Amino acid sequence: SLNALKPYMSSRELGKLARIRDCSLVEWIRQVVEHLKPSSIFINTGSEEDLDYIRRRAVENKEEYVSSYNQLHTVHFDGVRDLARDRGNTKIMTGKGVKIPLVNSGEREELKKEVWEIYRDIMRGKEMFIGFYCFGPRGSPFTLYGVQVTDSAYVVHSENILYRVCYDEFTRNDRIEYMRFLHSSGERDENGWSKNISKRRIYIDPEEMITYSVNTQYAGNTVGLKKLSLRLCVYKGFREGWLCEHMFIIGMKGSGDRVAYFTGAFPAGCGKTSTALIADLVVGDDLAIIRNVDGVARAVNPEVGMFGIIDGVNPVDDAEIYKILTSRTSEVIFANVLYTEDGDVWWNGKEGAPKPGVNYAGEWWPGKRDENGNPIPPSHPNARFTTSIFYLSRVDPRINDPMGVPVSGMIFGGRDSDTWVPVEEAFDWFHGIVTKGASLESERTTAVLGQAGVREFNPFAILDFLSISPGAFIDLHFRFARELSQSPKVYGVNYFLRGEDGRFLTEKVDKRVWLRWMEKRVHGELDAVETPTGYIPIYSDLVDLFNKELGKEFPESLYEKLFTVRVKQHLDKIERIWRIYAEIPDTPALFFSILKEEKQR
Ligand code: SPV
Ligand code: MN
Repeated sequence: SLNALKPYMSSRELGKLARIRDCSLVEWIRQVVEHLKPSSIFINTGSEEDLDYIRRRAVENKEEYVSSYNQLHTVHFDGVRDLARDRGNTKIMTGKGVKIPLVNSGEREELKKEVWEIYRDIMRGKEMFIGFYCFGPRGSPFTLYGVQVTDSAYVVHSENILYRVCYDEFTRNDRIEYMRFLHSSGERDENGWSKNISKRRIYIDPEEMITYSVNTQYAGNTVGLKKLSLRLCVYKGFREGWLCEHMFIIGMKGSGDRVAYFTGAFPAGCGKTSTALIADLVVGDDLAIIRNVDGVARAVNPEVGMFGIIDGVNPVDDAEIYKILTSRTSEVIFANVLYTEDGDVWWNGKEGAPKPGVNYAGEWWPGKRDENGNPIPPSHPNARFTTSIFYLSRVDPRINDPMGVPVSGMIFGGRDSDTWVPVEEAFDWFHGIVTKGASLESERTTAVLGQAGVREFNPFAILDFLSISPGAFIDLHFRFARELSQSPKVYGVNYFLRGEDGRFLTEKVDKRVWLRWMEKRVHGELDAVETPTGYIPIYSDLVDLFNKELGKEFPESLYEKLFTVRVKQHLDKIERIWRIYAEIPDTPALFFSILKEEKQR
């Protein structure tokens, strides 16, 4: 295989590839190369020199533009039709006739044939980059490995920030099990955007642990180790009896050196990032691998970077992230923001008025209007930043612990104006998994004051990333807990309750009080009020916590508004959730009996 690759590689690059111990990996690379036909190949070993080379190539390829204020700040544009994950064209590859409830899937052989046809000669005249990564800390039994093959320097650059480069592991060991990610941006137009959007495909093969992505640049579709590996990881965990979750991992400090760790799943726009950043310690902001270690659930963050929404990030509400994004020494890739005429970046939320520049639509801003006559904003609502998690002052050094952190509680955060209380503890793991995790919903729109928006079902906040049936995913959580000596507690939170006037009843900072309450609960320090749907805080405890944490009063009238059990809304919700799972054949019977009990209570 190496010999066949000679024409594509300098002797230096060939030398790097020759050190890879797994012959079948090199053989796969040969097959890919002969089909996609890149003009050259670069191997990323993670050395400073290689990392620099990739940053430089991203700029030379016009995938990134350098800020004139910081050489390590770059701007990337995905293209105006390529600004988000493509649900419709993302498919899980399955065997013949296999359908996964609520998951977009297709037959493996057919999809493979289709995507390989699209790949034919697609890298002609382009450089291929090959990167080796760890999806987790080094030397950890939690860690998965991944090999990225792409023609996008932006993709490898992102991965160099978001993951640990682990080339050396592949040179030492020929028995690594690894995921493979094959990506091509495809032909690019004069803006540098993927041109053949109608041939955009994201196909995921959990059996062979390989993902295919083509004619797209948006990181959620292309950065293999992000959401593509999440789907592979979910599947592997399902087979092996552990959990791969779309969850942050945070720590809350208590008295002495006591720390309680929580993982948390929130659908987009429900406060996931802001909860992670308000905590005492951050281990992860997006993904968690949770395994049973000697009867204890322990969690590892497979990532070391953040791919966060930048829209609205401002110096008052998001001081820490803002500081990182404007620092002279941080490395950041800004995606789909405004690249101003003086080479600076500007996004909605940044201090000061934006200077004119090029926006995500490839237009000079301010300038053109969209087809409805509205001005095109300077930066896109899904504009993003990619940066290292180690810039956070409260990053927990245990992010590198090969055995992860013990999980005391699992938090599920919904967005509804009228059902869930701000914080509630489930009666036990099973009750929590059913009524909090598996029942998670988020209001899509709250545009009309006082009126409930459309509720989107999003179990465990992972619906978009499931490679197995939601019923099987619930069953996995049941199985997982049965082997533990003590299950984590399960919490539901809701930051979006509204009063009769349509205004939010809680403030952003109140999250700290709910987190503090959970921290004290897992240590058995506080009693609670038992309600039909779970345990809620006692009023006097909250008076105390509001005072200590935020120096705020907490009036009893507010307590009553917040912690009323809204019976009709709960019954409606149970009805909605029941109807969804009634259509999912492998939903465990226990799920329905727990839901029925809740209804009766
Ligand atoms: C999410 O949508 O949950 C994200 C961004 O974290 S993406 O990588 O696009 O999935
Ligand atoms: Mn996410």
